[in-house]
Amino acid sequence: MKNVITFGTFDVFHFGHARILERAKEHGDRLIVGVSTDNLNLKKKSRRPLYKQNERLHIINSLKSVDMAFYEESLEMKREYIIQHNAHTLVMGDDWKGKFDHLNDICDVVYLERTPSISTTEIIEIIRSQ
Ligand code: C2G
Repeated sequence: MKNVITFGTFDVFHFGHARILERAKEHGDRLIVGVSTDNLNLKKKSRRPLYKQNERLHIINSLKSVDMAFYEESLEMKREYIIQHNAHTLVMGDDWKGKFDHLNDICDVVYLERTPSISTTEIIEIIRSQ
């Protein structure tokens, strides 16, 4: 049984999020997802997500592609999470390319292309401008 792990905020869940999770799952048998907490997001992006962490976790847990989801409390804890969840592969979007290469001593590190022309920020801007 090969476990794949990936991480993200998944705020205002959209097609690009669904696609990366489906493609991540193709790298193994089980997909485990670390969902960034509201606090981590505040540190990372200097704003609070629109959807609360319990709602984001719930959405991720309800997907067919996802076998298990947990809260990602800190970006620096990836090594612990990988070991704890017995992950063979770490999948990240290519906006993080090179950032997690140091973890390839314990797992395969794979960066997948982002889906073009869609993002949470863009969706929020479109709604604001209407
Ligand atoms: N994504 C994608 N295509 C898009 C938008 C997002 O493939 N058009 C992917 C991102 O590359 C990421 C995942 O969807 O892998 C979740 O995106 P975000 O919520 O923006 O993730 P981020 O806040 O960058 O969190 O520990 C790392 C972080 O938790 C990653």
